[in-house]
Amino acid sequence: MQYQPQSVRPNAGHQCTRPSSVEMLRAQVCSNDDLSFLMEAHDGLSATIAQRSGFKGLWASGLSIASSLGYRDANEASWTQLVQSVERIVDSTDLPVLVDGDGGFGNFNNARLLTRKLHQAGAAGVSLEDSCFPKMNSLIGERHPLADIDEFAGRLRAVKDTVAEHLVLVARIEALIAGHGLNEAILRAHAYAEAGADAILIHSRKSTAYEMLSFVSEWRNRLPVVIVPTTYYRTPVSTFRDAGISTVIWANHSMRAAAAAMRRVCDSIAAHESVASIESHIAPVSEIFELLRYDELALAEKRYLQPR
Ligand code: SPV
Ligand code: MG
Repeated sequence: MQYQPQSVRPNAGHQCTRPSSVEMLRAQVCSNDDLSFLMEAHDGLSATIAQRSGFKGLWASGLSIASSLGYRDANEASWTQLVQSVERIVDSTDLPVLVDGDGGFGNFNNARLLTRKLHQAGAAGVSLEDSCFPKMNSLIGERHPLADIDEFAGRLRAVKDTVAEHLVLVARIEALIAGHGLNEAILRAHAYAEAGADAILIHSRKSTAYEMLSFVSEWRNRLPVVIVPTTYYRTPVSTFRDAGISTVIWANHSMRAAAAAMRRVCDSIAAHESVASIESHIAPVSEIFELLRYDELALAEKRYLQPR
């Protein structure tokens, strides 16, 4: 029986002509007309800040969510913890959220359960990678066994049959990360397209874009292509535009920025036993109040707390 989704943000509960979050994400990720950008978020605050900076969509990053929880990006955080983090990210902005669902936390059954719950949490899309459980972050080590191609295609089909058009489904290929080369990556892209994916995420950890671009020129946009240029960050965005890439994910930069800033501030406070010298380098509390709309709460208090 096909899962019957409830209506979710931003249209939940009202007659509204705004596009749904899924439509918004689909317009970005599934279109080759213009290059789109998804900014990493790992909690409500990072999501809010990304929206303020003008981003039109968010990437709920597995690495960043795990790191902010103090876990390694090796499926140490559970799928329910991922769903809880996604809920906070979704609730904090009006932006569509593409969730990094890792490999789906198991086989087809775990993957379809995860995506059903992500949909209920208000996610607009999910990216599933052809890794084995427990996964290991793509940017570290050499242990990246690939899932069997047919088994992973089954995971994608199960997800598609479960959430149908109500969640954008991105199939992520780890063949280049695992050192299997271009032919294996293209073979997998065909299989995943056949299984119902809406877009292909081709991941590479080379320091130049060459490997990713070889895939793109061979694939010829049979499905839109999503990339994560964390290691080939020097490549100008014009190269991605010229290659007809659909979406760039800035996958972990708020988390890494926060880590660097927290470290600097903690080191300074510990060394000087004082916060005086760092005050001008950190966000004033007024900025936090403004970001989290304390003004809205004050207005609501006037409306709902005052006696008639
Ligand atoms: C993430 O942001 O969790 C990603 C991208 O999956 S990477 O860390 O490069 O695997
Ligand atoms: Mg990840």
